[in-house]
Amino acid sequence: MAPPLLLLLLVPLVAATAPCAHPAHPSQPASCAAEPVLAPERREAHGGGRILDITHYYREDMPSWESGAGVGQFLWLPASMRNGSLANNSEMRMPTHTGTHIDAPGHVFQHYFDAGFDVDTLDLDVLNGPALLVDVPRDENITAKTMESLHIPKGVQRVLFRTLNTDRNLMWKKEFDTSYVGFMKDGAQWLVDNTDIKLVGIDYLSVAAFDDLIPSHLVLLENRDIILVEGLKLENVIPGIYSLHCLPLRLRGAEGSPIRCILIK
Ligand SMILES: *[C@@H]1O[C@H](CO)[C@@H](O)[C@H](O)[C@H]1NC(C)=O
Ligand SMILES: *[C@@H]1O[C@H](CO)[C@@H](O)[C@H](O)[C@H]1NC(C)=O
Ligand SMILES: CC(=O)N[C@H]1CO[C@H](CO)[C@@H](O)[C@@H]1O
Repeated sequence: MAPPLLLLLLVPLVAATAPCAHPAHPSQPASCAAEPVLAPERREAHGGGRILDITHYYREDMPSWESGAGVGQFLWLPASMRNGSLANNSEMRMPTHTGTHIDAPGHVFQHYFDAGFDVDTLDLDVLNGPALLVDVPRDENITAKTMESLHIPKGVQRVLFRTLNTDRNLMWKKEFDTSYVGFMKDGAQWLVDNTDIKLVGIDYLSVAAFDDLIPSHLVLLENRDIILVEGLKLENVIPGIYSLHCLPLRLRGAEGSPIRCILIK
């Protein structure tokens, strides 16, 4: 039953979008049927698989902090060609800590916020360079013991921590989930004390576990030399060393920003 029903649904759509449906060319249905439908290619990898996009595309049903309803509508089209405008011009509105995003020191320190440590002050030299993707043991949050067990070599400055969050597809679920995996305070402290890591990436909306939310952020951001990248899309990436490239928006005055991150093999 399903295929004929599907066809019935598709036929009017194709007919409406194919160029031949234009009233100026009513005559040639046979050649029109062969016209490819105009549609962009959507890619998670580029350059023959060499460039991996580890950014989540923004969706209405992506999780939003402590919300069960997801991000919701964030894009509008106030001026549209369909309504007689010369061009389409969309507007967007969303919390700066939505989807794949970055935290600046002003996020959890009022005096850093007041002093202007916003996302525009973050060092592009830290945000771009060799990075290690590691798998965190799936049965624990990131504690001092976890950090020790990962044996991240000295000198490694950028680490993307892939956790149970990826296995649980948490970034693909609309409902915010407080049981996500993140850094406990002692794990954050261990990282600061014993590694050279200056960029911490993670696969859900916060690097800090919900139970240690503020304490872990405070430890990581206190010295203003560690950058936090959250909500990364780390599925289908083989652990190892990549060239990481992350670029936040230059939002002066904002302690968070959407960010585009890619890995190059
Ligand atoms: C077209 O204009 C009307 C009236 O201003 C508005 O309600 C509608 O949302 C617009 N549609 C689009 C697609 O922009
Ligand atoms: C991690 O911590 C959260 C609370 O912040 C908890 O709900 C969750 O069960 C923990 N996950 C693991 C794998 O221990
Ligand atoms: C290119 C593009 O975004 N075109 C859009 C212009 O606006 C109409 C709605 O009025 C959309 O349907 C088009 O996709």
